Amino acid sequence: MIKILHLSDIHIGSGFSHGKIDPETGHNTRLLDFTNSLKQCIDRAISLPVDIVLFGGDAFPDATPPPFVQEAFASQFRRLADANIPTVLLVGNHDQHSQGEGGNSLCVYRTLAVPGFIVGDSIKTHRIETGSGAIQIITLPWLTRSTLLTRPETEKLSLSEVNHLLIQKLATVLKGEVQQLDPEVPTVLLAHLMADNAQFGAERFLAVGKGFTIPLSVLTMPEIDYVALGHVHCHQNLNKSNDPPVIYPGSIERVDFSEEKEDKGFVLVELERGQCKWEFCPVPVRKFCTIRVDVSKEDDPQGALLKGIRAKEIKDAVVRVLYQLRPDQIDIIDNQELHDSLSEAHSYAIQPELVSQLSAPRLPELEAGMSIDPIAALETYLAAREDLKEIEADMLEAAESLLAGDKWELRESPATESAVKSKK
Ligand SMILES: [Mn+2]
Repeated sequence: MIKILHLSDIHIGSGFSHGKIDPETGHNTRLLDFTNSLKQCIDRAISLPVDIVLFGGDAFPDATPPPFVQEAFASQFRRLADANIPTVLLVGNHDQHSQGEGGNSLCVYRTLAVPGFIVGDSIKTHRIETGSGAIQIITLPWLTRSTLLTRPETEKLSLSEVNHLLIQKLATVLKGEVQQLDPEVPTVLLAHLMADNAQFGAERFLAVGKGFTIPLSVLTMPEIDYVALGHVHCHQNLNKSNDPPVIYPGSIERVDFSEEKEDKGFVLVELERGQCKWEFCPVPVRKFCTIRVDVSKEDDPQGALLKGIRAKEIKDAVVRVLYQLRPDQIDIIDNQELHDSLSEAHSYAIQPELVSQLSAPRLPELEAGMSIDPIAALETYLAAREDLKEIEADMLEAAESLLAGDKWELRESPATESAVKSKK
């Protein structure tokens, strides 16, 4: 039985806007948070120990991270080399340099020949001898159309036809790999992709080269005992039958607020040929907390805001306060008091949103659901709008004319023109 630690979507170096400068190290606290999450994964791999570590791709926010971010990543993975644990680093979309043949952020590990490290930047089967026997890993990095298709092949095709052709080609290439497998040896498909049925998260917004989705059936071949995925940040098993498991471990830290409610961690796998047990292992990560308050209907907006903030556990959390208020309430809000009330948070952002004067308050005469003549509705509306008094008659006339289907010509008065235009 081979023990695997499968982690993915590290994205170390992202989300600095949610952190602050750590006075001791001079680094952003979110770099330290991500490093700490990664450290917990690597700690577990070494303490068990596992026979192999599989990384599903997306190491950094992009392919050219600053040196101190590369160092934070490398100093954790180096511990696996020191512990003689074979490691496969798969290339995700964020690891690929977008400029021509720009390479990827992980290929330096192959260039330096880090012992036991394999960089998965092509579709290939790697046979790896571990302490508990051999394992076969098929690496499938993030695909771009040019990986499998040539320009003449795609020239006259629509985007969906290109995607269809690409999936056909991928299926053929994977079958080719599978045919060459040793049928006695347990096999993992390690792939960075968007599979059908996956629930989307932050990766949807992070993705630069918007890709295509790969049907689950292309991935679940009987020769494969475990499908180790990367790309989607929310942990999930896509294969209801669990034969084989098709697992996104998810990201190891919260990349942004869209991951506020998700558990973060890695997956431990026990693998034999034809048999696979897996378990998600959560890692304690920094809490994110959204506080939403609508004070636009409150007599005491400041009190309502403070109450909303106090109702949440914000100590050491990354907090955002989203509140709605009316323009006439702006002066009542005491911002210093809000800042004071959030001082326990790790970091916070306060985002007020003005509620439009036009939409609220509604006219009580025009209740929702009530059937009403359009002209009567306009009359009621105009009666409540002191500022439109001057053009009231013109507007009513224009409306009647429009409703009658007449060709209505613009008057010369610029006020009337803009009033009519804005109603379109
Ligand atoms: Mn990705």
